[in-house]
Amino acid sequence: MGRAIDLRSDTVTKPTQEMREAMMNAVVGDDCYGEDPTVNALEKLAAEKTGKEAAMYVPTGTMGNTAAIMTHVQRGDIVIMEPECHIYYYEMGNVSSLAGALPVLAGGEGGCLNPELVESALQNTRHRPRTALICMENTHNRAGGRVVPLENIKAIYELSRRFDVPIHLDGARVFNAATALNVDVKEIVKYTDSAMFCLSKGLSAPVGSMLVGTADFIQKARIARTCLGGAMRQAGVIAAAGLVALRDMVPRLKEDHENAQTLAKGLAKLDGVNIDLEKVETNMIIIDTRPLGMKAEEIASKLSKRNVKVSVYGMYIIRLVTNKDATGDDILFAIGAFENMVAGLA
Ligand code: TLP
Repeated sequence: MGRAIDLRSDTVTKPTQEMREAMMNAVVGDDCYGEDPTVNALEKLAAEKTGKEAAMYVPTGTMGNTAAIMTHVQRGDIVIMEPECHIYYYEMGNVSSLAGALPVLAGGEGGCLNPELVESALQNTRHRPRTALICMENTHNRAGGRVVPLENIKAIYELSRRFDVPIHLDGARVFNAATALNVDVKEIVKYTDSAMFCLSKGLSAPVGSMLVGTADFIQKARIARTCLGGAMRQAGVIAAAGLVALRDMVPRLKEDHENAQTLAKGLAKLDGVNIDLEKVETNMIIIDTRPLGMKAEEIASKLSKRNVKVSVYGMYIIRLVTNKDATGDDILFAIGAFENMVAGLA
């Protein structure tokens, strides 16, 4: 097989050799009895790193978010969220179908919740269902890996305290946000009541995400995880890779961000490639394909023939995500493939 650069997502990253060895040597037990030392060590580390009391290992980010929502809300409650957020856009209606709650949308710029819209959604509750939760996402996927700034987080947090409504953070890539803001991840997570982050994205574990919160919240969330079929047995076999991811892989996220800059700047020079460089803040690049006169599907297929895979993110939007398995040379190769495609269009 020839060279293939996969920029569809950071989820495509393969486990490192160290992860594979850790998996092979993992000491395990039945996690449903709380007896898997490797899962226990991972949960302890996740709580420590995020500054929360406790953590729970889940197979996927989707399950982490769903278990969190199920734990925070009762049926018929309102959950406030941003219209393009993963929980609303991708998670198959779990907010309503599994948690039985009603999403109320309050959009803002660049993946942020608009504080005024959130405030008005929180007011006038007398004749409306109870608002039980506010969801945020950082970094924001569909906004193109945008970082929700601390000022916005603080404004939403202030409202959440004033109206006594908890915040759940979909922090699938919160370590990317912390890297971009140059702050400890605790500085973001402290403005939330619960947070989910993924080990399986830029941190490169083959599987797994963490849900963090108070000890009481996590104890309740374990029931939701069981409902969802996510209580596992000798899960230390996979948690071992997660431990390596969380312990060792956070510092390298900045390489993904640097590669995204190189890629974005290289591509922006090409005729018809429309990238808003200001908005490339982490490991993602969003390209509007209209100036190229083609739909996203066509561009993706032309690039795929040139051994570069990208994601279709809308009829005229493609998304590229830099990741551990797309190194410096691969980035140059990808720029070359784009150049070749653009030349071929003329
Ligand atoms: N995102 C995936 C796809 O689903 C789009 C990707 O390639 O980016 N929250 C956010 C912000 C996410 O981006 C994702 C995955 C999830 C949650 C869900 O995580 P998983 O896939 O582990 O369920």
